[in-house]
Amino acid sequence: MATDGQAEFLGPAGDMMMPKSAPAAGETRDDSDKTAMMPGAELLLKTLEDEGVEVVFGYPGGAVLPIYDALFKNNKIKHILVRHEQAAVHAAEGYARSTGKTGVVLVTSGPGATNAVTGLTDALMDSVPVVCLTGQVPTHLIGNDAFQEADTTGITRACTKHNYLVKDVETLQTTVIEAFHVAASGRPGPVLIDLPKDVLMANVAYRMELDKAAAQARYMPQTDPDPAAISAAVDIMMRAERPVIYGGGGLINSGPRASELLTELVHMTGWPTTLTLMGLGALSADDSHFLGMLGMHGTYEANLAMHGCDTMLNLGARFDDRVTGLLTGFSPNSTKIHCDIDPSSVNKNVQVDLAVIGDATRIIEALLAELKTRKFKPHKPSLDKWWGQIEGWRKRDCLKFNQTGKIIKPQYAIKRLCEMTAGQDVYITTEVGQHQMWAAQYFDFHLPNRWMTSGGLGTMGYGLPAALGVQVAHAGATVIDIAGEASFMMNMQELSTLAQYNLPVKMFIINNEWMGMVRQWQELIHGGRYSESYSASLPDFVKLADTFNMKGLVARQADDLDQVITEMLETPGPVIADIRVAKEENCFPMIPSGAAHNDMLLGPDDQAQKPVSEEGMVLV
Ligand SMILES: Cc1ncc(C[n+]2csc(CCOP(=O)(O)OP(=O)(O)O)c2C)c(N)n1
Ligand SMILES: [Mg+2]
Repeated sequence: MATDGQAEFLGPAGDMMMPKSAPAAGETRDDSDKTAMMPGAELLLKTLEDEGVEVVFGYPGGAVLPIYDALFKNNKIKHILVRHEQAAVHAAEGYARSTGKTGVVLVTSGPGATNAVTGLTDALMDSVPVVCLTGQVPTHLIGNDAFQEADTTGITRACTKHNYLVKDVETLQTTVIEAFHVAASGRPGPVLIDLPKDVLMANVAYRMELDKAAAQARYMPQTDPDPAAISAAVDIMMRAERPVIYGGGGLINSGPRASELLTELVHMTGWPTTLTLMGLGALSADDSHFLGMLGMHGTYEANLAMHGCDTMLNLGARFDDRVTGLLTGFSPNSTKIHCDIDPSSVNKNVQVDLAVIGDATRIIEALLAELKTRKFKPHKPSLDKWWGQIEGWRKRDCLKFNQTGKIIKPQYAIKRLCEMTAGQDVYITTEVGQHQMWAAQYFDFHLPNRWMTSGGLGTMGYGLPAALGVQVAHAGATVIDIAGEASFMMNMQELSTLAQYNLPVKMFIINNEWMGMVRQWQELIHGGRYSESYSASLPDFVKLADTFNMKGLVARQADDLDQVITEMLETPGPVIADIRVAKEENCFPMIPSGAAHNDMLLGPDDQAQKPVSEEGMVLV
């Protein structure tokens, strides 16, 4: 959607939405035209209530004080006071990704808004529905370099799906309604509303019977697929001999029904299926058709199946560079069907043979119906032969590792965490680095919305605040941030938020004392020159926990691990578990950037034999 930063909202039906006669200032209620007078800040909260908002993650400041004042008097919306605005956005993302609802952020002007930029970019890259309310200096001071003024709509133009500057309080209600609609429909994303202080303080009529549909009418993305495209997709599917389903975050964003339908499709077709980092949980990890994650640190079998397939059914994935590797070598002999809600994703990175635009749930529904009508039967001899080849790749057991001796292997720590929480409904967030990839590889997800990681932007510091947001949404659930020690330090001020609200997040720190992923790349492509990648002067995490009255635990050797995990899970409040792991373990399998899917490094021996190409070095 185009953003003009000055979006005074006057939808096509704008006139219709205006009150027939605005009541005089000070008047509180006028039953004849179903309006009530109130300051903009109160109208804002009422409109949030209308949108079903229950919680807001925020941090106050001068420009948003009218909203905080209104919050003080409001008993419907809960405010969670974070310790940094970046964390407010990540918390809203965690809330949104684990519930399917839109996360809401409230920050002040200037530094409040600029601190939110990383979170907004993260939400944009991972298609997370977030509405961010920013304070702004009063309209008459805009452009004056006023105290705490920043050109927020200008700054966030590139990192929001859409943004608004509300210059007239009369447009506030419809703007908020439209913002929620834009954030959650089509390809979801962050939407920002910049709110000058005078607008928040001006009196305005709240319209009880406002035509919501009219307020949403400007943005109507296509959700139902074109029947002709479905028919063409099924034509291709009927001919498939070496098929693969490649599912992504679009399946999760579409809602849990998409995952159920995907499972039905997979079982009906018998097709091997791989999921992206963003799609994990859309098909249960223990489904025999699941090949594991694909991409740079994906499994051998998933990547080789992608490389060797003759038919690729992409459901809600975007051919990200961490997935495709070398574009010219990407799945060279396949007919590609790309199903996506966002038409701008089609042919962006990879040229496809057929695009199906729409919501994943509706697309899979339509595919299933058409396949049934045409009495689809997989081409058994070829499919069996294809599975035979895949089983051969599977036998390489590319995720195997040896836990011998006392030193805890990071893979083992995550595998034990997974095993010891099996059968429980667990929500996992991560930070960014090796631990993130090991979590994706060794933790099994059986349901959507249980896995929250920063995929697109790769934001260190994401996991702790995201876990905070997940825990707010799911009070009784087990929420674990699988963290790296360096990433953890990026937003650890949020320990204070956990303490304040007694949010029982478990922080499982895979502590290798290194920015492990950076160290790995330095080892592989920079001759082992470990420039500035050691995490010196780490805190004692047990003492750190203690200062916040939390439980702190440490596992120094393999024998400690189970006891520490048990204690972490059984402790009612927040816990920091410092898991001291092997310091120089590398993350495999790995497709070095610049290589094709059939050119993987499976372990340290391959690493020595196949140096990364210069082209690959640029792509890291
Ligand atoms: C905000 C930010 N800055 C820098 C990076 C680059 N980066 C990617 S992984 C990584 C190291 C992460 O270290 P740690 O959290 O300890 O995780 P590990 O790789 O050791 O598991 C860095 C610096 C990033 N992803 N995000
Ligand atoms: Mg580390």
